[in-house]
Amino acid sequence: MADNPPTLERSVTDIVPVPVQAKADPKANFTLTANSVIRAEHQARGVADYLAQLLRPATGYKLPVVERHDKGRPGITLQLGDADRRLGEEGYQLTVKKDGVTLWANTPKGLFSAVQSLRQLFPSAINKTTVQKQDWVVSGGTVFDHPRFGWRGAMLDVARHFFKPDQVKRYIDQIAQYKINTLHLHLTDDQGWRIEIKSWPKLAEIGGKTAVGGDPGGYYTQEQYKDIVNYAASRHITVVPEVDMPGHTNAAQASYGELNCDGKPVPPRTDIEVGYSSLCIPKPITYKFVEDVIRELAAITPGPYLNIGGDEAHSTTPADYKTFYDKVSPMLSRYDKKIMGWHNIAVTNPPTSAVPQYWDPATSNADVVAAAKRGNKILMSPANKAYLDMKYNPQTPIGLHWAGYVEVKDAYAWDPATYLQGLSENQIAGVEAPLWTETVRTSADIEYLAFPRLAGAAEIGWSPASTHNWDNYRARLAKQGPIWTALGMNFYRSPQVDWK
Ligand code: IFG
Repeated sequence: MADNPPTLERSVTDIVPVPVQAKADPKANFTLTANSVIRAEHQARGVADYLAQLLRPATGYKLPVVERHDKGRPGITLQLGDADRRLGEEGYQLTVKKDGVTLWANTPKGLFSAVQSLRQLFPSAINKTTVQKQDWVVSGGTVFDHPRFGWRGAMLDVARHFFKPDQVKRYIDQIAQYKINTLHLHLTDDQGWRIEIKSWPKLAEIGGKTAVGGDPGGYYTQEQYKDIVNYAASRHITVVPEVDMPGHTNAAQASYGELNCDGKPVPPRTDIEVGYSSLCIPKPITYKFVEDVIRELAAITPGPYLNIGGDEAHSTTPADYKTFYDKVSPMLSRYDKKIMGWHNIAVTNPPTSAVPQYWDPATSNADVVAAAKRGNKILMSPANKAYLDMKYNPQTPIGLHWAGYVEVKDAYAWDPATYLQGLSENQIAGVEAPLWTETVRTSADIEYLAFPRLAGAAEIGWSPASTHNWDNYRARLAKQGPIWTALGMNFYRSPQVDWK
């Protein structure tokens, strides 16, 4: 082997999100060969199989998953348990040496994080789906890494436009690359109801028919929803389903006349106006509807949270808004779920286990600070930083711009712990990047708006605040481009980045 090893595309110091500690050792590169194995004990088998599925297509290697004690052949070892306590649940240690690679974590989730970092140390061609005749040299070095915030989320609005299960799974695989661990699915809105509720069948049958602009509708049967949830879980991503209320409810109220105060169904809406709808707060049937929906959704959602919306209830009086949540909030604990909602629910004094999601661009909000003082952890999604449906610039063909134009640097150069005055780091649950889909119709549209900015949100959620540095980030981001190209992702080539 030549003394000066080949300069590889990325080293351990190029990983996105940037690790807590990373030390490159160019003399310790590892070469994966047809003879290599993946070594894992029983509980790490799921992650080992996932890793094998990632590496087999482009290499054409068998890469058998063998028991950990099988020391014979070189390869990648997944070591589970008794790792450094500072790594916590999601952290990992990664060591790449000439004679092999070792991933070490306290949990399978931590090993999964390690796999995402390891992928980036391979040549980008590893992401291709057909056999590439080339060497598979992995950059040498060591990584010690663990996340800053526990909640690192992406939201996909499947209500304005419907996305088939396979499209959602594609997005799940894309966000998993950056250690995102939560997928918030915005399942219902004025223009569409996307989840089968067996006790109220017309919600999906009628409410699922429409979409913005008269585009094709659709909905997930409960089986399809469970399949998406299981797929996300296999990528160590927890699904949080949202049923937006008491506003953003036109699709439900077009499906059932009894949900309207006058008993008549409202006309379906496919425009993109917001704030005109409200459930009928005084009617008892409203609360039977809400409880039936919560009950059925809780039964098919293993994750701890259900999102009960709360945003833009401009057609619900403040008094009615409070009445609504006084009745609805207690329902969730009856079904062993915790509340997630838009930060507007802060005024309803939700249980301290509730997570209000801050979405306003303003840098102060007394209701949210008051909720944090009561013990609520705040999820940060300020629209002028984290909304992936904001145009990059006036020429961006899709997206909105009510919160301003959000270029790649705008989406990176902020800190969830200091954005809102009066909040401290331990009052922040984490960060989430919502993608609203009024103007988003295809997977290519999703990818164009989500990448690169989602990688920035992921780094903000994972990496130490001390590492935040635009010049360093933009150089690492440039090296992610060839990975996205190999994956066939339609990412936006921002002029702010010198793409490789
Ligand atoms: N605000 C609405 C969304 C969507 C969004 C588009 C929230 C919480 C504007 N509510 O953001 O339904 O229309 O950017």
